[in-house]
Amino acid sequence: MKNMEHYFHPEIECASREQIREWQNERFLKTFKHVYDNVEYYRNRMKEKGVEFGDIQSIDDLHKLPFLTKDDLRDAYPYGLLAVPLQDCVRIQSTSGTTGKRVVAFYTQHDIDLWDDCCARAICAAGGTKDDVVHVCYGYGLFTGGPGLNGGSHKVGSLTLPMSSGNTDRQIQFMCDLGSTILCCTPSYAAYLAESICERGLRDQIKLKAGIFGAEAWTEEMRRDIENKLGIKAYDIYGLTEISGPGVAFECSEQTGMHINEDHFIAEIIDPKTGEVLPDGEKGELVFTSITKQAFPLIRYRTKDICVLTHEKCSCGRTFVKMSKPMGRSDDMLIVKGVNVFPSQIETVLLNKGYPANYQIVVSRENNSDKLEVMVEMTPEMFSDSLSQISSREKELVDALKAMLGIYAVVHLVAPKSITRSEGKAVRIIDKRNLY
Ligand code: DLL
Repeated sequence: MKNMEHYFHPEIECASREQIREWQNERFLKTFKHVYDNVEYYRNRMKEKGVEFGDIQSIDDLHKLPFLTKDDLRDAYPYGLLAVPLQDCVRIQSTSGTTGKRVVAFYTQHDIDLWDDCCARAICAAGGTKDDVVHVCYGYGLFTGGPGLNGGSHKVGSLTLPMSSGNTDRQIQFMCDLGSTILCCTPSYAAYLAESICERGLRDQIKLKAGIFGAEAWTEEMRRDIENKLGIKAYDIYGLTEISGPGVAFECSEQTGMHINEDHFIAEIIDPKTGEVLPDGEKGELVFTSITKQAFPLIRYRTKDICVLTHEKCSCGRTFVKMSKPMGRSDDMLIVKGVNVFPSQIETVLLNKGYPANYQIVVSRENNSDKLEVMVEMTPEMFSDSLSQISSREKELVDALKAMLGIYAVVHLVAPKSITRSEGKAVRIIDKRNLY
């Protein structure tokens, strides 16, 4: 017998706002004490901001606490923000993208259980039950997509196909042979799979009914395209490694924003420039405080994702606050082929190889797959090189960028002074994908 529970808990997900606030207050105070007692890095950040332990009496005092950023996580890498002894941890995951120092997150078994519960709620909201075959082609490994949805699917009691990413032929074959009903992957891979299935005339042989797509920005147009091609309902799912992974928020059948699992996370929207907390309905940067985690609880973590929160009643009955799709980022991070890419990483490679800091990054989408191109100005000395020297330079840069970013970029070496200079901020990034 499968050990499964039904993962829609109305007493939690449809609780009154007063009840949610009460849970949040109690769990926040407990987490705050846990972090204060066990994380020196955080105590120091509080001291810098002049906040004492006694200043924090309830959730209403949350705004007094300092923010944490990705830079803090890098600074404290690897163990500086760990709140339990390492022996109590059972898992490490890491953000996609490879700068010198990756961001790592730690989990106790309790943390994994809660994370799996969050993903199970998302699968359940997409109609998943123990009768489903959940086809997970998010990457497995350090990336949280595969492990998160895998764990959620087990909790629901669905038959789980841990496909991981890539090998489209095998994905489609298994989908047909094993009757996959729920597809979990990035929206761009879903679009590619949809196209491949249609091209091969296999649409009638698939049994998919729903898709759970996230980890990168995608538009409503893309949603409709995937839904039409595959004959499914496509649900958005949001999360980030630092806060656990996928399942921090998920869409219900209304498809009008993602419910944040507020019994585990407190969400705030702030003005990214001033840090001031903004009221409901205003657009700003999303900030999370985790209130049930043991190993790696983060207080006021700035996601850099620009969103809007709304407490408007949802006809699905859930009372958890809804976040909009991210509408952009307050930093310059790009997500290309599901990998986090910072322009500064590209710049580091170019400068290390002796190129001037005049470059431009162009991201486009061809055949539903992201393409990353980097235009790099040569120095006048390089420009007088032979064509074969220039092409071997390009190859050298492609390899160095692959080593830094983990993905392939097309490099175009261009003449000195040929990239348009800007009078204000340099226009480093041209993103032609129109994702937001
Ligand atoms: O992308 C976790 C995840 C896996 C979410 C699978 C959903 C499904 P990271 O690699 O740490 O974690 O990247 C987190 O991805 O700050 C957003 O900028 C972006 N992101 C995640 N979900 C969405 C989404 C995973 N649904 C960063 N829409 C986040 C838009 C998203 N952007």
